[in-house]
Amino acid sequence: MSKYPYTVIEKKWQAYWEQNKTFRAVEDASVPEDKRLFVLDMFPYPSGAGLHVGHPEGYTATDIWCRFKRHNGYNVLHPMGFDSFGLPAENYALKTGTPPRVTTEANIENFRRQIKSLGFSYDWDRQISTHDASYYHWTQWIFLQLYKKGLAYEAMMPINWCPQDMTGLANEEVVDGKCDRCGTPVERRNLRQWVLKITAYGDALEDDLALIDWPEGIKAMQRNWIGRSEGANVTFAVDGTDKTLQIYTTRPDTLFGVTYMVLAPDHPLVDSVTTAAQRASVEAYQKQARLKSDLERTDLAKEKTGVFTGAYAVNPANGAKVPIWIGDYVLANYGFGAIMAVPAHDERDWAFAKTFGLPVIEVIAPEGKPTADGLKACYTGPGKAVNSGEFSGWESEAFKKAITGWLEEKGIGKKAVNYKLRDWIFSRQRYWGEPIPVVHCPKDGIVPLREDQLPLLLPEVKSYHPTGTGESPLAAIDSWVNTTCPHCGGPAKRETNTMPQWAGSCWYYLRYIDPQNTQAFADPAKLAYWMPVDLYVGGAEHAVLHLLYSRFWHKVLYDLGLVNTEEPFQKLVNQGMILGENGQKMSKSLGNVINPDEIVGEYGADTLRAYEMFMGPLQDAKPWNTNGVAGVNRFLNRIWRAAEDLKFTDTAPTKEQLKILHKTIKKVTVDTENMNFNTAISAMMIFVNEITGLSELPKSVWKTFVVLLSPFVPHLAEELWAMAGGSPSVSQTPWPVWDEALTVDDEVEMVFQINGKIRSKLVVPAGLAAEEMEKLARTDKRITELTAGKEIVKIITVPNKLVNIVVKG
Ligand code: ANZ
Repeated sequence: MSKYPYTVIEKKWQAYWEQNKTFRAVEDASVPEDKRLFVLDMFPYPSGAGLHVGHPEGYTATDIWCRFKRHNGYNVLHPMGFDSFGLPAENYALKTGTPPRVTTEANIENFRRQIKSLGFSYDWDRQISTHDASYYHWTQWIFLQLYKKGLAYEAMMPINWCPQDMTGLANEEVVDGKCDRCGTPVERRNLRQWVLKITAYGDALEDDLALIDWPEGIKAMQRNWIGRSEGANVTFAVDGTDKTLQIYTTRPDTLFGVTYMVLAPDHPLVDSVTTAAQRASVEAYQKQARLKSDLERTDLAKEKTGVFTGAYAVNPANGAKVPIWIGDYVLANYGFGAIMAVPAHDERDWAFAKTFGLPVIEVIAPEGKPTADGLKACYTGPGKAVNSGEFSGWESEAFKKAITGWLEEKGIGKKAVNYKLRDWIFSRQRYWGEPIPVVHCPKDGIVPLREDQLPLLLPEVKSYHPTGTGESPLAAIDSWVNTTCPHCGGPAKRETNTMPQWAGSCWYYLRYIDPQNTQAFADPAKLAYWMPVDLYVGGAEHAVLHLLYSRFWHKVLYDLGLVNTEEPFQKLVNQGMILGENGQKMSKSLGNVINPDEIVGEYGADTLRAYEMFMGPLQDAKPWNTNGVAGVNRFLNRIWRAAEDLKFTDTAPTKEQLKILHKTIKKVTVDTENMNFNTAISAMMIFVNEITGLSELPKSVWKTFVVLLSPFVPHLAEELWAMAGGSPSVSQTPWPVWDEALTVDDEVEMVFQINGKIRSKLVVPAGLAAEEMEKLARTDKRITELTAGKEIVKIITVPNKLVNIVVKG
């Protein structure tokens, strides 16, 4: 079978679009607001491996949608860029000595070539790279705004340290106790850090999820990560001392069931409350606990460990004395790092009490009566209070409020909200990132650079080796480190930590709006024109990293009056993963990786685009299938042959031709709008089947079909359009509108009979099933009247003709 000349066609139209800047986005004030669209792809990290077939999946989807919207009169901003700071380029530099800038820029060139070969309608004049000084100038500038607002601070704190990458990691970058990137188990280290106060935005980040149209799964992940819970802070006295112990609980209704207390091993009170007899075992336990990760410590399946301090606390509700233990299932950095333990109603406490033979007191009973034989298992649900003094008999929820009020009155407790979200560890002890624009001055302390001193350029270094001491390779460049204080002018030292990989992607969508601006990160009028991002498409793996961080930065910018929307991304769609032919995740080691360049070489870009959309619903995971690629390619070849073989006439279309055309317009339009691209392609395949074998076709029908094709296979469509005498570009042709009347099937007049006599008539669509015909007959007004009170013995239906109802009496 001859192949259509895709290589020639694709090069030709890509050159045309580039020369004519067909997809340039301009802030045209005459376009009404609801016709301005900002459609964003998650920009790629330009890795050495080049483009993966997963990239064009999302990129093709947004491209089809953008092209479709342009045909429909929208002004569309659709940009592309590169997330180009990051560890792989630096690790490569360590191995080969090639500077990260060189590697990164070569990779960007390769990515750009690959992406361009697929004919996406990006406005390439807006390309950005996060490692460009003209870009990170503004990343640093935003950091300064965070600093000035008190949202960036320096702290000594125990952090996650990856011994392999020799850098600190954010909590979000630690998965199952391991470095998200290299899989090395993470250690804890006490290091000087830059930290961003994302916790100040915990409520806004949670509440405003209600404002955005995102997949529920991603919203749920963000909610869990923020982990807002409501409960009470309660103060317990330490028996026989003037010391008090604060705890946070989500279940103040279980206060009467407290049988012991647990402090995190390094809780500040441990030292002073521990009795002499217990000191040695307490210290030994503390030492051991420091070696464990949070994950190991809180794992429900692991046996609980702990040691008694020898001290007792007094339950403020009933005066009961309960032992104070230390145990590593209590985390130092959540709530107060101390808990009241209620083994009857908390799984972790139950396990601990069982291990150490501590008492269990039931205080919440599902039926309102204590379980006769004491508890056999922990009960964590709501119920009625029992064994709770004057509160016995109360429902849990009401009891929570009442006891919290009671504690408040006595001044020993209050209502409280807590978050799992921690502040964001923002510094990395590595080279290839944005320098943090502050100096350390012996006189003035931390001093931010003046805005006119930005960008603070990343200097060239001789060695990319992390020092491993917790300092970045920048610390070794004396000429860079030694500087003057922007405040007093005296000698000062530069901050040598760099920003994490996530910094650049926190705000890149804003820079696309005004990428060349040297006075501001973007012109406010342009921001107002395009924001928010109307559609954002990318993988779901960024649920609590990029997608949470960028929401945080955006909210800060909003509060500073620098952006005009509360949320950056109005609608989010997650593309499903493209798996290898064998149904497994594509990976080099499994040898199932498909290289997009090869598909483009063998079948052309249009085939790759249409195939990836035809594989199945965009959001689903789906395995690659080489036969499927060939099938889609045959479809495009058939279109090409039709264009060559058919005689296009200037005659008016027949009714039949109009019907198939209008049905196709309707299906393609509705499905494309809803991003159901696979079924839109099926509809076009049906159209092609219908016209196959014809010797001639009115040109108007053909040209309309070519417009429908154009968002999906734009190169082929441009060529067909030109062949049919259309003037380029087809992408600027208005989208066809269907005539509803032409999309319904033929109609027939149906007669309804009673005992063989015609009693009523109705015009209905042709081809109704017998049951549908029967239903129409039975609900017909005349028929209902005439059959009222009579017994129906039989109903006879003749398709497309009649329904005869046989009645008795
Ligand atoms: C008593 C109690 C009784 C609790 C009960 C639960 C059930 P969430 O919902 O995840 O926010 N807690 C408080 N601080 C802790 C810490 N630093 N480390 C480990 N656990 C801690 O969890 C709140 C609950 O987790 C709190 O409510 C506390 O146990 C525990 F039937 O207090 B609860």
